[in-house]
Parts: sequence; C-alpha cells; structure tokens
Amino acid sequence: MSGTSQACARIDEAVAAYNIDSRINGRLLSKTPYGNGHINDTFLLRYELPDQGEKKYILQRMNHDIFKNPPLLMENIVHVTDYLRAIIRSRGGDPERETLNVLKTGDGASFFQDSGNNYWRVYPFIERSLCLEKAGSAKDFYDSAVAFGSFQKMLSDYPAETLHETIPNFHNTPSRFQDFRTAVQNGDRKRAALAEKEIAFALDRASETSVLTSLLSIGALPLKVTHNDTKLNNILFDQDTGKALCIIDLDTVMPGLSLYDFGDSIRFGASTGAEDETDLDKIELDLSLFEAFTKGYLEGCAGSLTAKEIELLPMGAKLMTYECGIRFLADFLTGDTYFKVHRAQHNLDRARTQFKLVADMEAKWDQMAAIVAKYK
Ligand code: ADP
Ligand code: GN1
Ligand code: MG
Repeated sequence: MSGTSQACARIDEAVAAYNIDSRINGRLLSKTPYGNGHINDTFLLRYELPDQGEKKYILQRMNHDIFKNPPLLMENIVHVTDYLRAIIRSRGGDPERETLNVLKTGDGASFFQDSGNNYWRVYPFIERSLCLEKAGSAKDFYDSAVAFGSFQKMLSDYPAETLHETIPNFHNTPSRFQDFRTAVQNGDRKRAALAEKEIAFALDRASETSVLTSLLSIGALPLKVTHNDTKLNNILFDQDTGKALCIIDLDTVMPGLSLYDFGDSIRFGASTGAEDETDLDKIELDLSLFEAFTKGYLEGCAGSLTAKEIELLPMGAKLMTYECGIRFLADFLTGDTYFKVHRAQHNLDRARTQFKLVADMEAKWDQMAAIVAKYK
C-alpha cells in the first residue's frame, strides 16, 4: 500500500477523534476525496443535521514527508489565523468565512496523530464558496490579486521571527537549482533522455536563478510574511457576490518575498492553459491577465511595496515559473515522489508548460515592464 492509501485506511480514526457527529448532533453522510491539491490528502466530510440540513468539513492528512514537522506547522496556522481573525473582526468582516478556522479535536488539540503517525486537521467547510482552477474573467483574477496583496498587508506587522520555516529554502531558487542539477545527475536515465530539451532550457538560465536571493541578502529587497503558494485554487470566492473571500492552504505562510506571491499567482493564473496542458500551443502569458493581477496586487499591498519590489515584479513572475518548472522536472527525473501525479509523464508535462511560459515571458518582457510602470 502507498503512504496515501495506508493513511486513508486510518481516516476513520481521525473522524472519530474529531467527534463531530456528537458535537453537532449530526450523522456522517459521506467522506470523499476532494479538491485538486498536489500535496495533502483532502477529504470532504458531509454531516446531516437533525433538521435535515447539512454541515460540511474539510479533513486533511498533512503530507509529513514534505512538511517534516506538522505540529509546528499547525502552530503557525493557528497563530496566523487567530491574528487574521482579529483584524477581520475589527474591520466588521466575517471571521468565520474570511479566514480558515482550525477545528479542535475532542481533546482540544489543533491536529490529530493517528496510530500510523499520520497527522490530520479539520477546517469547517466555507459554505457558498467557489474554488477556481482558471480565472473566469480578468475581474476574478484582479479580485484574487487584491486578496493576496491585502493578505500580505494584513500580516505586515505579524512577528515574522515566531513563524516556523515549514519547508526550508522553499523559494530559494539557487537551492532549487542545485536540487535540480542533482536530479539530472542521479535521476533516471531513460526519463532524462525524454527531457533532454527541457533540461537544456533550465541549465541555460542558471545565471538568473540568484537574482532575487542576492538582492535579499544585501538588503535591497525586504523579507516579509508571505503566503508562498498563491495559486488561484488556494483562494475561495464568494458564490453570492463573486468576490474573493478567503485565502486558504496556509501551510507555507512564512517569511518570503512579495515577489514570490506575485510571481506564483502569475505563473498559474495568467497562463492561457492549465498547468498540465499537453498542447503547448495553448500556453502563453495572457498580458491582460498579467495587467489585471498587477493592478490588483499593488492595490491590495496598498503602498507597502518598495520601488525595487515593483520594478522586479516581472522577474518575480519569471523566476517563480522557472522554479516551479525545475521542481516538476526534478520530480519527474527522480520518480515522481513529491507532486501527486495522475498519469505517466505528468510532471514532465507540467515542466513543459512552465518553460513555455518562461519563454513567452522573455518574449513579452518589455510589455510586462511597461504594464508594471503604468501602475507603479
Ligand atoms: P493542498 O495543500 O493539497 O493544495 P488545500 O489546503 O489547498 O490542499 O485544499 C485542497 C482544496 O480543498 C482547495 O483547493 C479547496 O478546493 C478545498 N478547501 C480547502 N479548505 C477548504 C475550506 N475550509 N472550505 C472549502 N473548501 C476548502
Ligand atoms: C503545490 O499544495 P498545492 O497543490 O497548492 C506546491 C507549490 C507548487 C504547486 C504547483 C507545499 O501546491 O509549491 O507551486 O503545487 N506546494 C508545496 O502547482 O510544495
Ligand atoms: Mg492548495
């Protein structure tokens, strides 16, 4: 059995530890795999209430091969969401819907460790919300940008030194590049032969990998509390108003660069195709989406970005896309142990879309810079 199937066999232990049925006087109707995340195992729990209504929860097995210390990770999430809740409340917002809420186990803990050493957590499901894999319109993407920008702004006074680094060097592109080179050297030869062109593409850009980390190390870019995984599907939209409602997937909230959050959103959401599209003719950078996001992110950050951060937004987009590409490719070369895959060569397909986007950004570099200049 794989790690995931062993864990899923223990899902009942987790469900019992949370004791939700007796707490809400409900009956468990179903527990089904949910969402499109690449890392954790997510399940939707549906409970029937005595009045025939329903209440839903998200149960997640945290991936402890990737997040080595789930208790410290949960400490981050509890503290960050407590902090956000207070701000949301003070602004007259709805803290139950505008941030994640960690449900305590029957014993009052923020996570549950099962007999196979899997770690689980539960969040009440945010009702009447939508999760998008692709922006329906530039307006959706603009809204997501305002939300990610204001998330960062809300956390600007959070004591960053109290956050645990849940994955060391997460967006350290030179360190990711070293891992990639090791994967090329030690990875599967047959797979490397299939990816010859992509490996060359990545190696050709070695000299650019340290642009952001070098500026950070000399103090030319500020370290902030950032989300670090700002894919469009890590935000929930309000079904009723259509507006961005809640930033989710807080596992990687830790000190980082604003450019990481900007760049990762562009890489995923401003592409004309899916992250794993196999027809590369369908993949390019949509400049109108790039513009919508740039405008929204600067508004959300509300004056907190320095001139240098703003000037480097296109570089953030390019480097985050490149970095994700080398991570997918390294995982392909070493046997798909990190990202969930659903078909042969899935990670290679993903790497190809990222590199196609990088090449398109290079071709559209002046246009990207002109858009940024328009909003600075
Ligand atoms: P992963 O780290 O694997 O990406 P996520 O935390 O992003 O996992 O959750 C996977 C999916 O589950 C999300 O994309 C979203 O669709 C859904 N989801 C997660 N938390 C909630 C929540 N509290 N309410 C509603 N949907 C949620
Ligand atoms: C993973 O967890 P998820 O699916 O939102 C990954 C991100 C990648 C992304 C690529 C902890 O995000 O870094 O950019 O896949 N998360 C982790 O789609 O590695
Ligand atoms: Mg996610």
